[in-house]
Amino acid sequence: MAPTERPLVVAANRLPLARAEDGSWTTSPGGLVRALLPTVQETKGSWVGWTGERDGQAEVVHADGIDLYPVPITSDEVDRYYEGFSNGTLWPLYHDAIRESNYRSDEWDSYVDVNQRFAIQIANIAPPHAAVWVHDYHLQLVPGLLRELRNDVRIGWFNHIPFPPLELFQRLPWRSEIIKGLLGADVLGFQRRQGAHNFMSAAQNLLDATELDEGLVHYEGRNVNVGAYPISIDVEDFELQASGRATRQRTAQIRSRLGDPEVILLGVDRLDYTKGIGNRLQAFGELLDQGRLDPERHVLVQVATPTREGVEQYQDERREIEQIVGEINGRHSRLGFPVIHYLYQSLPLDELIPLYRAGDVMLVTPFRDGMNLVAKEYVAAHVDGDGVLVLSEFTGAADELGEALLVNPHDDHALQNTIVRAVEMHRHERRPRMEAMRKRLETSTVSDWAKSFLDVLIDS
Ligand code: GDG
Repeated sequence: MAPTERPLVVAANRLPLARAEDGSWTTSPGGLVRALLPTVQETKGSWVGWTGERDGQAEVVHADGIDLYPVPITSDEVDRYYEGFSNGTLWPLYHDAIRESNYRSDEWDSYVDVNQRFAIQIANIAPPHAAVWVHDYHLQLVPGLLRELRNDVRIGWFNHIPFPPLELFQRLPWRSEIIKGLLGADVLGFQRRQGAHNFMSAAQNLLDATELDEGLVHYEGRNVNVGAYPISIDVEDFELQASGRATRQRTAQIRSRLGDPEVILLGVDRLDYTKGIGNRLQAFGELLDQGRLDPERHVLVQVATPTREGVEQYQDERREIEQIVGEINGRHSRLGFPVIHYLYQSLPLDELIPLYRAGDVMLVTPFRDGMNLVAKEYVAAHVDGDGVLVLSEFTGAADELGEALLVNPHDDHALQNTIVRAVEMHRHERRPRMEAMRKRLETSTVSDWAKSFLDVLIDS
């Protein structure tokens, strides 16, 4: 079968769907959807995933010329498979075990059940010889389960988050089952080479898989390609939106609303304990305390998007961050001029892009992050060629954006000094750094990412 004829079936925990006001469904916008939708449409493929609703529907949805197949998930499974095993066990473990993981067999059982349901749904709807692209840590058993049901399809899996080193991964009581599940794929993709390397080492040590060649592993009579495919954004779209008149006007308005400070520092993250929001705020507060930053000249805007609000660790993290914001504002704000503008809300994209443009210094300081698209979005939005990016060395983005000011977010002093350096950087240094990052980004967009993965999936 010619590669272009293979229908593409995408499977991810969440369907790219949002409810319109009248209750009907529309596809939700986003880089991944824009990158994959054309191929799914052209090959008459489909999308499989959860609607995000407890005890939600199972009927197929037709939107944007494709079929989207919901996998129903019960309320109990949302607690155990999603909030429990995926977000309470795997998420912290895969991010350097930065929080204690729960290891509960009832949650694991639910994870197995939901993975089985996904595999059955894909097996039922995938056309003959389809290419099936499974996404993320929620669905690590799907490749193996699907392989048992349908041997004619090609199976790829991409991990959006880091894959941990063996020393951490082996804490997981079901470590061998997960590696076996993943080895059912033809191609396994990771954000960074380190993730691919960590997986290889787990496969060799836990299941006696053998590495034939760099990036090629042999297990139970089959070969599996393992490699790094760093994800990106729709650069052109960001640039286009960032250069529009409406964005320019809103950017100027934002600056003036903030009291026309000399430097606007910016953070944009899901409110997640991996993102290092607290450390960043503490560093900013410390610099104000020391007089190295001045509340009349320097203002920080922190957008913290609500996420996983049902998980206790996220409720704790929110309380902690809001306390820090309150303390710093209490010490350093003036009437009508808070020094930290904190938004616990999800902003529309046409507000986010002007904010990126208004940000003179962008603070991206996660303790660990698969890629971090915010860093790339900030660079793409700076069509003015200006702006400074402070970037944690523990993000995938740091591999590509070497002209950012790279920092270890665990090191308080380094973080403080880097923030001061960013704030004081002369435009003769700022502009060439930004230009180099923008050039590199233009040659590696989300479509390039999708194409490079699918080329290997279809041809290997
Ligand atoms: C996972 C991995 C990997 C945030 N606040 C608002 C908003 N956002 C958008 C950003 C960006 C996205 O959410 C966040 O993406 P990140 O990459 O920064 O982080 P995760 O959500 O943790 O994503 C990560 C990614 O998957 C892709 O593979 O890079 O490492 O953890 O696009 O713009 N968007 C809007 N309003 C907000 O308030 N509209």
